[in-house]
Amino acid sequence: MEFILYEQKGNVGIITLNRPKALNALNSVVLKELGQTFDAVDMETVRAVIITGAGEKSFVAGADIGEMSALTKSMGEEFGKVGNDVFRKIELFPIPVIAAINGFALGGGCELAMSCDIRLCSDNAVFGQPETGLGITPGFGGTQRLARIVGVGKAKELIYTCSNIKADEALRVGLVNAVYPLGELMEAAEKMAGKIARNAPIAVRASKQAINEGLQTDMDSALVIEEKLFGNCFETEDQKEGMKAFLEKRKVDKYLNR
Ligand code: CO8
Repeated sequence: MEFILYEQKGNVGIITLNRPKALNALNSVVLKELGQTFDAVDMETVRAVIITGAGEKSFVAGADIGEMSALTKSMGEEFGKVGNDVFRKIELFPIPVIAAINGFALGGGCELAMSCDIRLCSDNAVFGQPETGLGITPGFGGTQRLARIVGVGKAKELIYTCSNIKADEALRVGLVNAVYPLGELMEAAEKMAGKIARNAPIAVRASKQAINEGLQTDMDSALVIEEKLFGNCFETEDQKEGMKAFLEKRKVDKYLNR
C-alpha cells in the first residue's frame, strides 16, 4: 500500500492514513486503499479498529483539492460515490471503528471521522466543512451525518459558514466523545478499543447493527430489530459463559466469539 499503514496489536487493528506531505488528504488511491484495508481486516481476531492520521498535525485535511479541481459533473458524482461507498463500508463495518483524530479533520476528514462509531480527538484538532468556500457541497456524507450527529441547526451553520471549530467546541456540540493531549490520544484510543475487545464480540457486533439499523427506521420496527438480535445472542456460547461467570461470581477469562 502506498498511503495506508496497517498494524494489528492484539485484538485491535490500527489503520494509519499515511500521506503526511499533503496532510493525509484523500485522493482516489488513498480511498481505494482504505477500502482494501478494511476488506483485509482479520474478522476472527480483530474486535475493534482505530483510524488515525500520520504525523502530529493532521488527521485528514480533506479530499484532495488538486485532484478534484479538474473534475466534470459526472466525474464529481463518481468521486462522491467512491468516498461514500468507502465511508459507508466503515459505518457498517461489523466491528466498532474508533477515529483517533490527531489534528485537522476538515471536509472529507471530518466526514471520515463521522463515519466511525466513536470519535476521540487531540487538543490540537480542528473540525470543519470548508466545501462551500471551495464551490462544492460536502460530498462524502457530510450533509447527512453532521446533521445527525450535532443536530440540523448546528450542521447548517457549520456548512453554510465554513467555520472551523476546535476540539473543546467539538466536544461541547457532541461531535467528539472526548479530548486528550496529543501525546495521549493513541493510548486512550487503544485503551477504549481494548475495553471493547474484552466484551462478547457477537454481542458488540449485534449492538452496532441494532443501533445502525434502528436509526434507519421507525421505533416499532427498530425495537423488533433489537428483539431479534437480542434473541440471537441466546444461541451463543459467549452468552452462556458470560452469565455463568456472573452467577459463579468470577470474571470471564476470554470470550470465544461463538
Ligand atoms: N488537498 C490537497 N492538498 C492538501 C489539502 C487538501 N485538502 N490540504 C492540505 N494540502 C497540502 C497543501 O497543499 C500543502 O502541500 P504543499 O506543501 O505541496 O504546498 C501541504 O498539504 C501542507 O498544507 P499547508 O501548507 O496548507 O499547511 P498549513 O498548516 O499552512 O494549513 C490547512 C493547513 C489549514 C489544513 C490547509 O492545508 C488547508 O486549508 N487545507 C485544505 C482544507 C480543506 O479545504 N479541506 C476540504 C477539502 S474539500 C473536501 O474535503 C470535500 C469532500 C467531499 C468531496 C466530494 C467530491 C465530489
